[in-house]
Amino acid sequence: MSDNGKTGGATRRGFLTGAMAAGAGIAAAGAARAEGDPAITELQPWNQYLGDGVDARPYGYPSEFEKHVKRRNVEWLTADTVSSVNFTPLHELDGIITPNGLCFERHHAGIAEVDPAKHRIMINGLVDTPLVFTMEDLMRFPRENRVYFLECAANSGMEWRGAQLNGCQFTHGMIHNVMYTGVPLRYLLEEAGVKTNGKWVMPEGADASAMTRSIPLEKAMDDCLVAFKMNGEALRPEQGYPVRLVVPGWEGNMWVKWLRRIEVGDQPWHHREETSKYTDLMEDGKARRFTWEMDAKSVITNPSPQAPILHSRGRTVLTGVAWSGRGTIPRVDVTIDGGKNWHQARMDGPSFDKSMHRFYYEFDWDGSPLLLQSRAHDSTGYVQPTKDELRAIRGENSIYHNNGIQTWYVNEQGIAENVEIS
Ligand SMILES: Nc1nc2c(c(=O)[nH]1)N[C@H]1C(S)=C(S)[C@@H](COP(=O)(O)O)O[C@H]1N2
Ligand SMILES: [Mo]
Repeated sequence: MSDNGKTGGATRRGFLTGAMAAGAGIAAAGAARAEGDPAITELQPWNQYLGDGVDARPYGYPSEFEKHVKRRNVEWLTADTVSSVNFTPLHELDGIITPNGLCFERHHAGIAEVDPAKHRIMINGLVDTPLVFTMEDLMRFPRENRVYFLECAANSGMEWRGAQLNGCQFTHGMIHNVMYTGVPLRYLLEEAGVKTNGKWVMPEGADASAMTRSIPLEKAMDDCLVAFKMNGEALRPEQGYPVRLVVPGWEGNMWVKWLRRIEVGDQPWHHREETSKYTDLMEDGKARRFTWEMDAKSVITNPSPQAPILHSRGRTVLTGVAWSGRGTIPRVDVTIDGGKNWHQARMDGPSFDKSMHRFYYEFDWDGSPLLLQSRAHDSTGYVQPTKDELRAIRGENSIYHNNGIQTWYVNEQGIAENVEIS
C-alpha cells in the first residue's frame, strides 16, 4: 500500500508535534506502547482470509462493530410506536452531517410507503391555476442543494422541570442535519400564480395523519424547498419519501413529509398541530402561538452520559454541536468547571445558515470531576440562555422550545451524568 510510510512516520510525528504545540504534551497523550501488544505482535484473523468481493454489498452498510450506533427510543415515551419518536445518536457522530440511516424519526401515523409513480403534489386554493405535479414534473424545475438542521420543537422538552434523561441522544437527539436537494417552493407557487389575497400556505402530508401546518407566504417564497433527495440519495421512507417540505430554521413539525398538497389561503388554518400542540403554555396559563423559529442551542456530545471519558487523565477532546434557526453560529463558549471559567471553543467544518456547526475544545484533564457546559452565540448576536433564565420567562409548564444550556457532570472515573446547577 502506497500510504504505509505516511501512517508509520510523518503523520504520527506530525500528530505529536501538533499536540505539543497545543500544550497537551506527549506524556499526557497516553499513546499505547508497541512492545508486547498482541494487536501489534500477533497476526490478526482479517489478515489471513480473502474478504467479501464487490458483489457482496450492493448497498453498503456500517461495520458490524458499529451496531451500537443506532436510533433509540425512550421506553416511556414510546408506548405506541406508530405515533412516536426515536432519537439521533449524536454522541456517535462527528462533523455536521447526519447519516441517512441515523436521522431521528417522528411520525404521527407510522411510515407511509408511497409509490412515487402514483404520488402527486397539488397546489390549490387562492391561485390563478390549480396545478398537479408528478415527481417527474417536479424534476424539471431548477433545483438547489442546501444543508439544514431539522429540530422537533419538543427536543429537550422532557428536561423542562429538571435533568431527566441520561444521554444527549435522548435530551437533544430530536435533530438531524442533512443536505437536501429540492425545488424552491417559490417556483411551484409562481407557476400556479398566487392571488393577491393569498397570504398563507398549508402543506399537507399523504400519510394517514394528513399532517397540516400554516406557513406565512413570505417564508414559503423565501427559502422553503420541496425536497426529494437527502445527502445525495432519495429521501428515506422515514423522512417522507418521495418528497417532503423543508422549512429552514423553523420547527420540525412544519416540515411536512410525504407532501401531497399545498393550499394557498388568506389566513392561518389553526389546525391541531398549531393549537393543541406546538404552542407554548406560559406560567400564567396563556399560550404563545406561532413560535416557528428555533432559537440558538448547543450541546456537548462527547463526553456525555453515553460517551464517558475512557482514559484516566491527560489530553481530552471535548466536542459538540450548535445551531440556530436564525443564521450561523460564529462562536460557542465552553466551561469544564460549571461556569467559573469560559473558553472559546474551536469551530471546525463548514458554516452554513440554519445548519449544525461542530465545535471542539481540547484540554488536559487532571482527573478531577468536571461540570461541562456549552453556550452558543448566533449570527444575530443572540446568546443561548441558562435553563433558569428560560424558566423565569416561560415558566415550567412548557414542552416546546427548550434551548437552555445543558450540564454534564463527569466524575473521577470519567462517567458522565445529566445534572443541573443553579
Ligand atoms: N406527513 C407528516 N409530516 C410530518 C410528521 C408526520 O407525522 N407526518 N411529523 C412532523 C414532526 S412533529 C417532525 S418533528 C418532523 C420529523 O421529521 P423526521 O421524521 O425526518 O425526523 O416531521 C414532521 N412532518
Ligand atoms: Mo415534532
